[in-house]
Amino acid sequence: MKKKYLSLLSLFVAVLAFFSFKPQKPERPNIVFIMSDDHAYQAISAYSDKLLQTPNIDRIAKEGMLFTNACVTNSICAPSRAVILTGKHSHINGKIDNYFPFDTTNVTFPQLLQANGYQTAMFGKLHFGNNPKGFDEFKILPDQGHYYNPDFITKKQGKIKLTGYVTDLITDMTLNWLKQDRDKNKPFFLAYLHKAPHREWLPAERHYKEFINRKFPEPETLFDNYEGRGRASKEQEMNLLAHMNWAGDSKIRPENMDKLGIKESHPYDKGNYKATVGRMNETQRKEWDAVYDKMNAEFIQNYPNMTKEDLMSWRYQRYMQDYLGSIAAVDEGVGQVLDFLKENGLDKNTIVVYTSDQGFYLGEHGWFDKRFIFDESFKTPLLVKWPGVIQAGSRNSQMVQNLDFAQTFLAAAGIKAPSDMQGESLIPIFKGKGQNFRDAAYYHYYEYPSVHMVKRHYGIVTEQYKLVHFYYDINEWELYDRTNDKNEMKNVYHDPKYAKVRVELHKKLAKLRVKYKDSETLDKKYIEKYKELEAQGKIFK
Ligand code: SGN
Ligand code: CA
Repeated sequence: MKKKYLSLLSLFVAVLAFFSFKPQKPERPNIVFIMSDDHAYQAISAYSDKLLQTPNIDRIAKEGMLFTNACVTNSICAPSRAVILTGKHSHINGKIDNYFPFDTTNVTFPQLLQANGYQTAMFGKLHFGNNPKGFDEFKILPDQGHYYNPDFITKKQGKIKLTGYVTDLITDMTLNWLKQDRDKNKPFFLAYLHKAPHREWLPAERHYKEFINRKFPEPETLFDNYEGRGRASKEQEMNLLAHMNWAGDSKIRPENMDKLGIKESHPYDKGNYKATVGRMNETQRKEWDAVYDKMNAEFIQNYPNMTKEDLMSWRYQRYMQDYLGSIAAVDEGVGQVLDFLKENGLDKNTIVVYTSDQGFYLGEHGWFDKRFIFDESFKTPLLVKWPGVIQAGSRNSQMVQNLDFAQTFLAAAGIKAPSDMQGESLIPIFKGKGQNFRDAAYYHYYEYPSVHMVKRHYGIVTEQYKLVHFYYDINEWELYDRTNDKNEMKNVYHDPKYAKVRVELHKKLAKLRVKYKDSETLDKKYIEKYKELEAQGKIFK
């Protein structure tokens, strides 16, 4: 009798337990999306420590995954951001260059995260011309923003002007939001977006004092003469010696340029210097002048005896001192944010991404800036950590793109992505799967004729080859063998040895254009629209 009673009781307990059991939903991860502007992978020590140590950014790769072949679909600022937010190529989301307006009827992934219970915030550089949709809080730089004493457009206080150094201010805003405004009952998406190291490369006081004395190794191709390539490489305006601003970029005082008889590289050369260095307050300016006047004085002395080669080398060093110097504060800021997450137990369930809106030339081919499909601008840094999902210290060489972020974040949050997004979720790769993730990447650059004069082009990139079509005022095809010509110095399009490869790649490219819904009709439509903007005087040359 007692036995029967006991088994009835245990049955009752089991039934009760069954009905009271709610399957535990895994907690949705927080997402911290860190993006800098124009940060070349060559300037992150997780990729190469020839130029700079970035111990904090490297921590993301140490605790997560380093992507060695991440790339963009269109290597320029605002278009890259539009691709990231919409998960669609430029020709579909409509933001093909820095001038075209962003169509705000596009659905962006932060809007979907917010609608599905995420708290969302953005701090730093967006560069869109409009305020971001889908954010509970934002403080963004108007347009390109300034390094010293920048203005911010804010969601709650309108336009504000702050005193200080832009990278530190953006870091402080980010940390303050995490400390004070985070809703602990919701997962969050936080976009922490740096202006640095965008031109005109003004480091923080604590860094320029040190970096101005450093010397950096020159890239192999600094003195490239563009032989073996087509008109596009020859006719660009990205050369360190010919096109970099003497005052605005190299920080030779305008009056010293006059003294030496140096002409402006660009009509905005001296104007840029006044607009950027000129923003400093008296205290900041005093510190700056003490350091940069010494450099100016040395240059005045040496200039009369410098050859063209000496000048090229000098400009490269000056460029690296300021460019890399401005990354130092970014690395420190990233360290502070990672520390905060750890100290507050947030690191376990937070995806942290570090990337740039595109790559950048650090003197390779004699260049600065980006835009080209060639590796330094096409590839972009990408480091991701997600404890429990991504194995610490892993590396991945798949051709992932900025196109993939939207679907990745939505999938991580358990939200179904709209079917017209064009990327792929990276989660299989995070989990150590995703072999043969993408066998060919599609690329299309539009901003021409404009500053730096990189011609319009589209192309296909596979692990081994790159096939490119330059069009508009030219009709030239180029083909590069990525395995045997790492520096992309020789166009083998007309080489009979590559005839078969060429035919195959043409077919593949045509298929990709169809897959992503790009076409000659669209190319023409965008040229017409661009001409309208040109006629309205809206294009900067
Ligand atoms: C400015 C820069 C260019 C840069 C574009 C686009 N000149 O025009 O060097 O390529 O922005 O940059 S500057 O003298 O005004 O700095 S982007 O990052 O916004 O695409
Ligand atoms: Ca950029």
